Formats: sequence, C-alpha cells, structure tokens
Amino acid sequence: MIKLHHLNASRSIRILWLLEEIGQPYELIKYQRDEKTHLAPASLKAMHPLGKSPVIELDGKVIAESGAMMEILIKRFAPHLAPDEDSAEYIDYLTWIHFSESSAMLPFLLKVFNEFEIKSGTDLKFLEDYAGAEFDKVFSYLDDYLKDRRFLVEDRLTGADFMLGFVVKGALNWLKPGSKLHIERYVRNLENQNSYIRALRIDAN
Ligand SMILES: N[C@@H](CCC(=O)N[C@@H](CS)C(=O)NCC(=O)O)C(=O)O
Repeated sequence: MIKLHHLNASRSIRILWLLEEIGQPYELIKYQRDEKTHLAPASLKAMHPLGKSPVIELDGKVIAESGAMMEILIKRFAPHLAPDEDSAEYIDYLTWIHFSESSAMLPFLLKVFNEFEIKSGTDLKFLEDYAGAEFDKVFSYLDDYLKDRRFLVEDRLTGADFMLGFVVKGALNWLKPGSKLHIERYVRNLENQNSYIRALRIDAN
C-alpha cells in the first residue's frame, strides 16, 4: 500500500491529486503547517531528515522529491498518464515535469519569500527586482507555450500537469488578472478535473 505523508497547502497536492486520479488504494497521513511560521511540524522529520512534504512510502522505501514520485508512481501504476517512452512527446513530458520543480519553482518561491519579508517589515528591494524579472520571464514563456494547448503534452492530462498545477495556481497570486490569459485558462481547466477537486477537498479537511 502506498503511504502519502501530506502537508496541507503544499506541493504535496501534486501526489494527492495523482493518487485520486489513478484510483490506487493509498493511506494518507496528514500534517498541518504551523499557523505562525507556515513551516511543517517537526514530526515530518521522523519520515525524512529534510522534514518536508510530500514523502511517500512504497514497498518499504521512503521517497522524497515530488518529481521522482510522479515518475515512479506513473510508471508503475498509471502508464496512461505518460507518453510512450519512445515518442518525441516523452521528452516534452520529462521536460515539463522537471520545469515545474526547477525553472518555474525558483521565481515562484522568490515571490513567496519576498512577500514574507515585506509582511515582517523588511523590504528587500534586490530580491523583489530579481524575483519580479525572473517571474515575468518564466511565466510569459509558459503563457506563450499554452496559447493553443489545454494541457502541457499531447493535449491530454499527463504527469507534467500534476507537477505544474501547484506552481501555476500559486503564481496567479502575482499575475495581473487578464495579463496571462492562456495560463488562466489552463488553471481553470485543471481545476475542473474531478480528481483535482477531490484532492483539494481532502487537503482542506
Ligand atoms: N523538492 C521537494 C520540495 C519539498 C518541499 O519544499 N516541500 C514544502 C511544501 S511546498 C515543505 O514541506 N515545506 C515545509 C517546511 O520547509 O517546513 C519536492 O518537490 O518534493
């Protein structure tokens, strides 16, 4: 049985959504962020030294890193959520999976951290300028890519969408409404997936 160690309001939603989509039995162990610091509880460290989420247990092995989980779980339980390994689309699929945790995540997190700094009274001008420029670059690129697409790869739901969903949904907080119409449409499409709706409900309760 797959065990998911899930922190509320976190990128662990990627894996919770995937598990809801594939209908594979799983055990959910929930953790709540600290209301003040927004950090994970120390109990997550018992699962993995980094104390972050998601973490899964599969066949007695502990796996941290959502991208690795996405690839492993899809390969093993839901191969229909990936393009054929010999196809050109497989390269796009892997690229978007890794884009979600690297190129897209860095400017997104810079924005999040900068907002924390501003709220706590320290206005970091360099960070805001840097985050702003990187954020615009990455999300303009993505908006352009999504111009004629409903999903990232093969015009259907794949693991790449589970990965990117968390980042783009959060990024909407800093995108001027109406300025990135293709991203907005893409997020609405993901939000209409039944398994995603179920995962959000589980996350919130
Ligand atoms: N690269 C890891 C990052 C995991 C990560 O940073 N998780 C965040 C949630 S979005 C977390 O647990 N933060 C709580 C903390 O650092 O205390 C992955 O993709 O799984």
